[in-house]
Amino acid sequence: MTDALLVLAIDLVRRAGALILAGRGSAADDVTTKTSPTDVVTAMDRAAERLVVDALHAARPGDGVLGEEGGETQGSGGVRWLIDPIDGTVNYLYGLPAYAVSLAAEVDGVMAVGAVYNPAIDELWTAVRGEGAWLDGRRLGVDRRSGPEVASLDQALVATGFGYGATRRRSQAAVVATLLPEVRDIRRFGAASLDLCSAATGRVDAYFERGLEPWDLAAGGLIASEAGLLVTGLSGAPAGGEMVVAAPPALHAALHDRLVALAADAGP
Ligand code: LIP
Repeated sequence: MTDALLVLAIDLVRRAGALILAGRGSAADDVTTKTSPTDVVTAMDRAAERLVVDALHAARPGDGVLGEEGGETQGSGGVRWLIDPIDGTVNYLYGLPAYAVSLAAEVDGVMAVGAVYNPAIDELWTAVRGEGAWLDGRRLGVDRRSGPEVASLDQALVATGFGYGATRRRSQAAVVATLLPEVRDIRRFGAASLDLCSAATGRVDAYFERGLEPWDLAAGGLIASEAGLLVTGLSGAPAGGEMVVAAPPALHAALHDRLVALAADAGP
């Protein structure tokens, strides 16, 4: 069944990607906000999610769906889809080529397949639980990373991200300010799914972020773990809204322990 789910996911992220790419030039024409004046959603976010949801209901009418822009549809079977129609909406609004359609399918509560597609540069990441992760068909792995082998935090290129609320951002900025002189450098790309895929590919050595939604994490988290990274929360918690830490085994403990020491999962 997972093969069929993956084929459907790839088809839909590519179709939704083509739609948002075609609409990029007019993205600023219809913009509203959600949790804060800078948490934007465009008409293309809604149109892309509509395309994916309608196609899923047509192809697999008994499946559940959770989408960033449209809420949740309960399913009658064990399959639930998680959709971020445009992850990196601010990048999309500004025309920065770091945004993605992220689609994953859970089977009986366990993430089974994931696809993350950046239409701006035509890059597609995929993963199937227990079978591996791929970038444009090339297998990913900790022994196939694009960057250098890094085992110490002071040599690590670390990606992170920030919430939309000022109080949380101030707390997150304090963590980054402490980490910045302790690592090679920090990168903030603005799309969690692409951060996780970049870590899976070795374009960054690690990624952490507090405050991700299930649709931010679903596909990228599976891709990162199937690429051999440890994807966790802090202090034994699973990866989730409180914290996501994604890094190869040789580096994960150092970043994890530093984030615990900084109480990076506490606060607003
Ligand atoms: C984005 C996340 C990113 C976070 C951004 C934003 P959106 O999701 O993917 O990790 O740092 O602030 O929340 O809002 O573009 O779908």
